[in-house]
Amino acid sequence: MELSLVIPSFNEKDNVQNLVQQIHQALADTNIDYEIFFVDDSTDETPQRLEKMAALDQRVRYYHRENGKGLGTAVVEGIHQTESEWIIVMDADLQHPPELLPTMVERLKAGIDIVIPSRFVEGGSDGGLVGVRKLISFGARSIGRLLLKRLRPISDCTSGFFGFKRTVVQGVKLQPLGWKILIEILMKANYRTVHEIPYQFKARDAGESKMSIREQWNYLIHLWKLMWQSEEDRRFPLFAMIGFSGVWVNLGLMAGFIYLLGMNHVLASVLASLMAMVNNYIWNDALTWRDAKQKEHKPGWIRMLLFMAISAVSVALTTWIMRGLEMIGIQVLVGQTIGILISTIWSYQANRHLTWGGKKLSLPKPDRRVIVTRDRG
Ligand SMILES: Nc1nc2c(ncn2[C@@H]2O[C@H](COP(=O)(O)OP(=O)(O)O)[C@@H](O)[C@H]2O)c(=O)[nH]1
Ligand SMILES: [Mg+2]
Repeated sequence: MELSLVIPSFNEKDNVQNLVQQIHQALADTNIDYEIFFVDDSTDETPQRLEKMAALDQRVRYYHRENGKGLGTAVVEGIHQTESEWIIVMDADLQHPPELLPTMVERLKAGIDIVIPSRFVEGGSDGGLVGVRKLISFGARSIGRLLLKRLRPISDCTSGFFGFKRTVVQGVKLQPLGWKILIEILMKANYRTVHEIPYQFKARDAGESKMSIREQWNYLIHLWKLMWQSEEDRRFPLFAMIGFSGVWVNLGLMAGFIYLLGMNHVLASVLASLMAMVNNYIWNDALTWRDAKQKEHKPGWIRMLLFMAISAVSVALTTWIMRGLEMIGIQVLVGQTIGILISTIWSYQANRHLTWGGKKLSLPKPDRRVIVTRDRG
């Protein structure tokens, strides 16, 4: 088998027959060997209709799950229960036009690893979504691309319509949380080339959308998980968290110096700050930039001095920003907060470039580099 179309379905009784018919029509002039595989969690008559089609049409198969466990796991199930060389995932409600299938197959045959029809490149549109959904969809995509670097070059990274070579997910543990299985694949799979094809996302044919607040929440949790699993994406949040924990180390030490050792307050403050910086350095060296050490030739004590110098500058920067904002009438604590945010970003960048190795590290490893191409609309 060359191609499996994996189609998650949930209460789509008035769509599945149309869909199958349109897929056959679209692929009639190609000589590709394909099957249509539904993973169905429906509670309406969809499974009966699928059963009827499967009995008459060898190219249709389906797997019905009782108490279905959601869209993402349905797609993973579909991947596991098929054996074809390529897989295309599409919705059951005809919002994804089957006419696009021959082009997608052509690109896959030409050797592209992942093909993603896109609503957001020239010639594409998301006309099938109403105003509010468009905004939510834009927000969701933007957060995803902000948190996960690997999604950035992909214009429609939350698409439910995409195709890929089976080998890219072989041996990869896919654990989607909620709907957006494509981000799971983009983050975890082994691929080099992505190709985008513009298309027009249509309005639903029949039945209704199952998108919900709960799914949007799942999406955020999913992003969060992927971020912590990704060496490059967790760097900044880790750095910020270590910085935050340093405040408590600083206060704890200072309390000890003053109340246990009876130390002079100024001396206690300076010592506590210096030791908190060393503490932060140790954690960042061990966790945030743990992969940098193999590449880095600077000895540890130089890294530590650089880190402390940057921390000192960053304290000055905070104060400077707070004072500047105070002069234009902004309350000092608000100003200090803004100062802390800016100097955290600054010191992160400075440490990334100076202390732990610079450009080498910010470039993806050779085996993680991705080339994105696209068709013109
Ligand atoms: N198997 C399965 N499919 C689902 C589930 N939820 C939604 N789907 C299918 O996923 C596709 C996208 O869902 P839809 O409600 O159209 O979302 P929208 O296009 O974002 O409004 C459709 O084919 C649905 O039938 C689910 O829990 N299980
Ligand atoms: Mg839909």
